[in-house]
Amino acid sequence: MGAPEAVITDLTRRVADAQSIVVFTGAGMSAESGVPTYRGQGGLWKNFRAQDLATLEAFDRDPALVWGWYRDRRNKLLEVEPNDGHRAIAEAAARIPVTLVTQNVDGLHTFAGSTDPLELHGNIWREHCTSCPATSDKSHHWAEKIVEAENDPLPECPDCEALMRPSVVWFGEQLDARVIEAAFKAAEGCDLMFVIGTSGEVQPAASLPLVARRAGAFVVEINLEPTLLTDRCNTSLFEPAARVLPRILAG
Ligand code: BV8
Repeated sequence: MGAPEAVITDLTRRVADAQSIVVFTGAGMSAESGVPTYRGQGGLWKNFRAQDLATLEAFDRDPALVWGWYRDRRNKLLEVEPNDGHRAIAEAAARIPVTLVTQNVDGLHTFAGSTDPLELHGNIWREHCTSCPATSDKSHHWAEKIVEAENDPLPECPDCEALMRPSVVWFGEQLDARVIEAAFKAAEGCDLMFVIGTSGEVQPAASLPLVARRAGAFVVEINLEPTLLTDRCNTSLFEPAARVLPRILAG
């Protein structure tokens, strides 16, 4: 079942021969852990669309509603474990030259053991002050299974008492320049890129595979169905990431 052995063998050889590999992931990477994707059927919360809630305007208009959404997502993540795909990527990094670039904010790559993912859209477990440089890391909530009541008082800055916000990149907000520059540099310099579980709808992240391809990399898509990126990839494997990644990255 799944990709023919010859295809897997060719990819494992490419992994072994590569001088530099980029693994680029989207929400489909976490689907088999039970995290709903953005544009799949699970991508709704109280009849709101992610695109309507993940904006600075929504937060300014109703911070309690937006914090309620993030708290609900954090609480659901407490019951979620990284999957075999996350673990395969984390384990491979000890053996092969991998740069991990993710659009995901769920932290599951880190919980699986990846040490330095480039988190293009931030991380749902981190917060920063809306008024001063203070930041706060709540990733221990996952390990310690700390539940946040949706109607807890909104988090205040420990330094200046202003409102804290989730350290994620909302639609219309710029990505962290250092992070996106490092991601494009890795894409330009790699000879192999895996594009995993992304619809290719969100920019500038979705341009990374095009940059890699143009720079001469062999670009492999792993998805359940064709996407906006399929025509730009050298090849696509249409099967679940958590099933096929361990076969490709086993080493
Ligand atoms: C910016 C954090 C500029 C929040 C997120 C018109 C045209 C082009 C661009 C734009 C436009 N209008 C506006 C824009 C820009 C906008 C954008 O791209 N909009 C899109 C929707 C059209 N981009 C931005 O706003 C970005 N900022 O451009 O700033 C700027 C310039 C100057 C000055 C000021 C500003 C910021 C974008 C970041 C938004 N934040 N997340 C939060 O999550 O709370 S994006 C959000 O979408 C997530 O990060 C998610 O990862 C990302 C992308 O989605 P995918 O990961 O691809 O997930 P999706 O559900 O779509 O697809 C899942 C895939 O997995 C599917 O293909 C499915 O088949 C597959 N799958 C499912 N199961 C599996 C699987 N594959 C394998 N195995 C499985 N088991």
